Amino acid sequence: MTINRKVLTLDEFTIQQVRHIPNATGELSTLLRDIGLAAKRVNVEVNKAGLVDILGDAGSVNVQGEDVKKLDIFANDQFTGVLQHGISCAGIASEELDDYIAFDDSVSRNSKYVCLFDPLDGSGNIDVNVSIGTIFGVYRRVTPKGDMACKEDFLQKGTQQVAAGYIVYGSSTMLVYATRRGVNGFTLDQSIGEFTMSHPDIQCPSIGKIYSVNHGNFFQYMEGVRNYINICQKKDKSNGGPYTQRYIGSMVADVHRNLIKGGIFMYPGTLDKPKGKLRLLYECNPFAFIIEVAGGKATDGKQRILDIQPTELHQRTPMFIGSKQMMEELEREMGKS
Ligand code: P6P
Repeated sequence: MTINRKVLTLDEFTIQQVRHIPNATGELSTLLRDIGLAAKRVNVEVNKAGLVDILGDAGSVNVQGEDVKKLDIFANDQFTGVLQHGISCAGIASEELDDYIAFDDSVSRNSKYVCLFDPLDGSGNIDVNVSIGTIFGVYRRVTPKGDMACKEDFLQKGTQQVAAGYIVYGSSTMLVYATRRGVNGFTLDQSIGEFTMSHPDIQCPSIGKIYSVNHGNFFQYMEGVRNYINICQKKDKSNGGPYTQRYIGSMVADVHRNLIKGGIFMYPGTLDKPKGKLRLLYECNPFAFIIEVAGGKATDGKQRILDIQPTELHQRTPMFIGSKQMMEELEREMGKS
C-alpha cells in the first residue's frame, strides 16, 4: 500500500521505499532516518550560532553552565552518536576525526553499512551567516558481519555507495539524498519538526548558466581550466549565455544550487596544491553519486570521481561537477592542454 498523501515526511518516504524493494531489511532506511534526526539537532545549534555572545564561543561555558563545543565538533558528535546507537552502521569516518571508528558492540558489528561524512562543511562561514552543510556517503561493509569494521570498509570507490546525501543549513534547512532509485529533497518543516518532501525526483538540468569557481586562484589553474573559464565569461545569447558566476565558498550551497538550477562547480588543483582542497571520500564522492543519479557528471579532470580508488581517508582531489553538457564542454577544453 502506498501512502497517497501529497506531503510525505522523510520517515514515511524511507519506510515506503522499503515496501517497494524486494528483500529490503529496512536497515538503510533506518540509517537515513538516524541521519535526519542528527541533522535536526545540528540545525538547532547552527541557527543559534549567531548568538555566540549569549551562548559563548567554543571552549567557554554558556549561560546554562554547559561547555560550549565548536559547532564542527558538536555536529560530528551528533552524527557519530545516532549512527553508533542505531542498528544499521558498523562504523564511521569523519572529516573531524584522524581515523575511522569501528563500533564495538554486537549490534554494530553485525550491521550492514558504514558511513563517511563531513559533519559541518564550510563552518568558517558560520560567523558571517552564510549557508553551511553536512555531507554523507553510505557503503555496504566489505568485511564479514560480526567482526568490527576495518579500513577497507571505508576505502571503497564511490561507485560502491548505496546512498549519499547532504543537509544544507540555509534560508531553509533541506536534506537531499540519493539512492540508485533517484534523488529526493526534503525541507524541514519547523512546525512539526519533520523533513517533508519538497523536491521529488530531482534531475540536474543538462545545461545551465551558472559557473562556480574561486577566481582568486585563476592564474594557478591549468591552461584548460583557464580556457574554459574564459569561454564562460564570453558566453552570450548566441551560444547559451550569458553565464553568471556564483561562488558562495560553501560547497554544499554552491552544488545544491547548481543541482537544482543547472550549472558547474569547479575546485581545480593549483600549481602549489595539484590535488586541490576538497576531500574525496566525504565531500566529492557523495556529491558525485548524487549528481550522476540526477543526470550530471563529476570528474577530477581526468576520470570519474566515483572511479577513483581511495588510498587514504582524507585524501584530496580536484573536483569538477555539474550539468552534463557544461561538463562535456569543460572536458573538451581540458583535453586540449
Ligand atoms: P576556497 C569550505 O571550507 C570548503 O571546503 C568548501 O565548502 C568550499 O567550496 C571551499 O572550501 C571554498 O574554498 O579556497 O575557495 O575558500
